[in-house]
Amino acid sequence: MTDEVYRDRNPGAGGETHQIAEGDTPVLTTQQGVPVADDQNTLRVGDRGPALLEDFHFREKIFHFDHERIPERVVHARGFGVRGYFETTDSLADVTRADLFQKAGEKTEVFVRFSTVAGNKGSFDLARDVRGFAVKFYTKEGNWDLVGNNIPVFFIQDPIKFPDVVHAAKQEPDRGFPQAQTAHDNFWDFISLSPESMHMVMWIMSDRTIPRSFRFMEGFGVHTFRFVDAEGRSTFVKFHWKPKLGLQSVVWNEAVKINGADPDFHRRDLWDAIEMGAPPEWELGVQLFDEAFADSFEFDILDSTKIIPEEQVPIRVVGRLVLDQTVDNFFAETEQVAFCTQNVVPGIGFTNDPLLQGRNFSYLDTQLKRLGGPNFTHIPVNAPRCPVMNFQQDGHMATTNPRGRVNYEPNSWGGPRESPTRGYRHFPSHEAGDKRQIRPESFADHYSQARQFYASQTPIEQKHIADALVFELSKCEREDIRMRMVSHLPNIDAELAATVAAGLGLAKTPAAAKPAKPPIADLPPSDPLSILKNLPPSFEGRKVGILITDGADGDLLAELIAAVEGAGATYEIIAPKVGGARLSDGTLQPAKQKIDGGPSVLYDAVAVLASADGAALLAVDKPAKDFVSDAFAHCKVIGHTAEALPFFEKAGVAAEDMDAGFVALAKAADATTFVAACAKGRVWARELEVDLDAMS
Ligand code: HDE
Repeated sequence: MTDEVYRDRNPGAGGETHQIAEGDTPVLTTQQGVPVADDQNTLRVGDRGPALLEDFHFREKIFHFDHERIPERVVHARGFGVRGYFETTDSLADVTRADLFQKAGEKTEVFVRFSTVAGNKGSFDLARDVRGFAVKFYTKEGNWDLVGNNIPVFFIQDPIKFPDVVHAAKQEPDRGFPQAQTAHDNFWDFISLSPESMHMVMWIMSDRTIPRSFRFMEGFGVHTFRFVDAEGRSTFVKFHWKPKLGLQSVVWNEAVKINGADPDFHRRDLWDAIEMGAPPEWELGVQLFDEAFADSFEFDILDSTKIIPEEQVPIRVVGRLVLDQTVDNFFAETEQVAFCTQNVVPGIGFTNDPLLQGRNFSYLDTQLKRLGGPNFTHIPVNAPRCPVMNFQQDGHMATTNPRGRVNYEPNSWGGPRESPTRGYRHFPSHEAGDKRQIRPESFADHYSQARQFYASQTPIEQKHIADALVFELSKCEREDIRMRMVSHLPNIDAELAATVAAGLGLAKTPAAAKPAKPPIADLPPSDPLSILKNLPPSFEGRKVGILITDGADGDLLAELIAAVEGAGATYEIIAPKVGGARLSDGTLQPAKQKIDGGPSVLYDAVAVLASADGAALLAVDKPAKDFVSDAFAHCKVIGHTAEALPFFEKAGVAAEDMDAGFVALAKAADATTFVAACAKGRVWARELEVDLDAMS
């Protein structure tokens, strides 16, 4: 599909017979279908005279261009959408009547849009940010939108605070920057004044917000939803997406450089994986629980700043999501897709989670503004794949219009009728209470799960959280904001507080902020909360950067490529010139990247196949030296020929620095050793040797 050069854009065209063509070439037309004679010059009087208003082709072309943009999303503006399917693997008929979950093997078409939150549409992919993970299921009983994130909790407990947290995170209003980052005063000012955000702060300062790619991250529905079965019984449910490839993130210094080298790193990764026939896959898991569990749980199940640890309610895997199709047109699908949390289907319902209730208003309202009218369900990406039968009519851009005489009901003509048995029924939960604006006491604990999250991390992940806090708060100009933020940390972990205080150069750790409710100190650590405890099971889906020079050993290169591909991974060849390098056997090996455009930050592991002469040339080249020194600093596995070592030395990587992450490549078997080392992930012990923050 992506190779197609051009397709007739008019669905009403009626086929080939109307095609105006010259030979095999279709003739360019206006939007009205009028053939165009000249698309290079406007209509003018004389050779150099004034332009004429009569030039309808010019005016229509410019008019259309002027209106190409629709408002970008206020949040999640930068996104990337793809298509695929969801397959039920375990029937959920015991707890929900939702059609898509009735039988194993049932497949449902989906559209998924991944996104960052704070950056504008043109920002970069590797901002430190939450990722949106929004899934539209086109079920036989209507569209269900599960509009989730890659983090299972949120910043705030009440939707009335959403404009505030978003304003604070996005660019500051007077200057219009900083873009796509929370490392500025306004964000931390708001956060430090909002203790309810502290659990989310631990997640966003962890490596979860700098994922290796969309393919290596989890997704969460966040809120507690309801399943409702055929008898009308309700079960609470939380939704989880688990990537088949496991979890993986990059490191911060690497993220910063990826944004320069390839601002589209994440979207390119997903596009490439799908186009090369390696569609990413997730498992859908559900946590199911009842009122009795809800009553006994330490926290309120309606509070979106809390998780339910998997140890307390295990995850039942019920399906798989496969994303196997890129879009035909970015605007038509990724830009126009309209997710709404209130899009649910029979068998799925809401709870009183205040955020969810607030979202149910916000999303429809947003779509009306963005898409310009109430008919956005007529746009193919938003249109249900089942019949739509009602008497709603007219409005801007009405494109799928009903036929016939009747447009009301009840009527005596016929047409669709409501069905108390098949139709959507809201769960009749019993509600009573006084009308008030309060924050319930059951939402008052802000630190216990922040502490639990921190305690669940490996030491290197804990270090990354402290590093991220120090980095972000160091960008705050006001010291009182830094201090106020650090004052929350003793309630989470005393050592974390001391490390961050020292990292900021504070004279002493500020006294702990007074908690609204004393934190629970002994919640047990939970392994699923750590990335490194859930590493990819193999090297599948990752990418090796192979830097070659003239004279590199052709056989060795072939062995290396075979080993990488054998592990289900991919590679790119990088060379001093994109035209390639002349290998030892005389063949010309083309490159995918010139060294300047293929820095090592774009790869999971690297190999340098340099001849002695080639290494001498690389040794004078800054991008080539950065290739090695960055791979080293980012704790990557590095394969190398013996001839490459003098070049490494020049790049600042001396023989005594070479740890278990260095693999000498001389003979065929070494390629297998290299890939086995890559499969173990990063060489984290190295970070303690190369980072000043680790030494303070
Ligand atoms: Fe959103 N959010 N949100 N959000 N959100 C939007 O809707 C909103 C929240 C999420 O790829 C907007 O179509 C409110 C939580 C995703 O198109 C807007 C509140 C979670 C996307 C909106 C929240 C999300 C959005 C902007 C607090 C994770 C992108 C554009 C009550 C569970 C969907 C749009 C896409 C988008 C409102 C909180 C996820 C303004 C009021 C919690 C993935 O309507």
